[in-house]
Amino acid sequence: MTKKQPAKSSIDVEDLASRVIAGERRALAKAITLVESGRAGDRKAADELLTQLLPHAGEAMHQPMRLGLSGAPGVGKSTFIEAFGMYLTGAGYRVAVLAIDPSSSRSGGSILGDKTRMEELSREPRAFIRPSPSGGTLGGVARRTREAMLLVEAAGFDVVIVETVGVGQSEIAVADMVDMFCLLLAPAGGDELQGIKRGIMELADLIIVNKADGDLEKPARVAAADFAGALGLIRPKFEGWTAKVLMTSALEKRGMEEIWQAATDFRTALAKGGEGETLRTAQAQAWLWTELREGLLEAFQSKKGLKQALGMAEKSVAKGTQLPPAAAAKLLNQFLGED
Ligand SMILES: Nc1nc2c(ncn2[C@@H]2O[C@H](COP(=O)(O)OP(=O)(O)OP(=O)(O)O)[C@@H](O)[C@H]2O)c(=O)[nH]1
Ligand SMILES: [Mg+2]
Repeated sequence: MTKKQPAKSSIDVEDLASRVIAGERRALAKAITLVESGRAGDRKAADELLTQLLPHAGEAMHQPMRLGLSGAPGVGKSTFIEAFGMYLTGAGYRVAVLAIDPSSSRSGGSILGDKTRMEELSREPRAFIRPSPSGGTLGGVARRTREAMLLVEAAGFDVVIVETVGVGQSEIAVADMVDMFCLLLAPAGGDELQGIKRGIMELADLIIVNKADGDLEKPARVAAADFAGALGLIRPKFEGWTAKVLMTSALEKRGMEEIWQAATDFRTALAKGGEGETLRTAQAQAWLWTELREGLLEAFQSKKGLKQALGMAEKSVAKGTQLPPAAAAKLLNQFLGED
């Protein structure tokens, strides 16, 4: 009678799924909240929901375009998304904007800031903007965003833009879940190339030099030429596509059509050689491994009694009284119950 049951989610998954498919915004927001929830009962409901929606996401007939957008703070990401998003909705597309931002520095304040930077787009019925899941590791945040991407696709969005601030590993997480990865830059009047890590350049399918207006137009041209030169030295990611450089003024809403043209060209080029399919397959498999890794790590860290042993192992390893491989083996045995 009193057997303990895990806390169950009160959510009617089937109903939620059908409302997401119907494109109901509130249902979509609720579904994303559900996948972002850390509660064990919610996780089960979230998995059920995603499973039900999977056949509706990324259907061949309606293959959504997944775009990644990364750039350092202040280069104009929000302004660009506003301009590009308005261009796309104006052309009849439905656009979803998701974000990956694992830094805790970004509080509610800057989400508010984003809302004002994306004022028009946030009021546009054909657009859906969702800030980054907050808290947790980059891996955790990225996993939730990946799931949110499936949800918005099931809700019928044609273009999904995943934004991240280019400071660290988050670009890789974004590049791992999108078709085309765009790097947004702004001319600084100096040697822009110096500030960009080669590894990040290698990820880029498109480099966008923003703020090409007013006094910055000339430096933007110089920067664009520098980047085009630098790209020439990088081994292409795909056989069918060579990374290119374009210029925009997000503020003046210029260059948006060219960006969309590049995105569709990219897709056509990748589809031709089958590379688009290969990319998505590889991403799905990498996602499986990420889930396994993170899931195992979570199970490990939450296993009863292991926390103390882990703390002790960390100490003894630090002191040099135990070697890391031996300590790890012991912990793993304990985890697997072989002790
Ligand atoms: N001149 C010019 N200014 C721009 C352009 N795009 C953005 N800005 C300005 O650059 C500043 C930063 O723009 P945001 O769109 O907030 O940049 P962001 O990359 O989203 O910044 P974070 O969210 O802080 O990472 C603002 O003052 C914008 O008005 C542009 O095309 N031209
Ligand atoms: Mg911003």
